[in-house]
Amino acid sequence: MKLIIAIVQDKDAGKLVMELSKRNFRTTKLASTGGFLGGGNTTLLIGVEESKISEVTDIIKETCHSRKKVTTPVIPIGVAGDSYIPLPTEVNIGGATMFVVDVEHFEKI
Ligand code: 2BA
Repeated sequence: MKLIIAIVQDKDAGKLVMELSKRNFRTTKLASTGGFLGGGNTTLLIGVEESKISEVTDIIKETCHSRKKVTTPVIPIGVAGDSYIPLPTEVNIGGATMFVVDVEHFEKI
């Protein structure tokens, strides 16, 4: 079994959970915060058999859109030291950021 950890934008999260449930995938939705922008995003935990990973990936690709955002990051880009002056920057926020990890043991009690 594998655990897919998918970080998606809040705007896409509701539809993604709905599409996954329609196809019988179970999800856990966590409220999360991006370290760079300091804004809210959503982290989904999706436990699946290895053979289902490509199906879940396709659903994520169809549902989650990348968007541009002009923002002042909480962490400076490429600047070291304490002379950082925050400036508005345009960033391209995914899509989705996906991690697939091995599940050593799975049990429902
Ligand atoms: P944030 O950390 O708030 O990052 C939002 C967007 O800002 C990123 O979009 C990227 O376009 C830009 N960005 C992030 N760090 C940057 C940096 N050091 N320099 C320049 N631009 C930077 P995404 O890459 O689509 O990431 C969306 C969210 O997914 C992130 O929100 C974070 O919560 C998560 N994420 C992305 N990569 C990750 C990773 N390797 N590990 C853990 N979480 C990750």
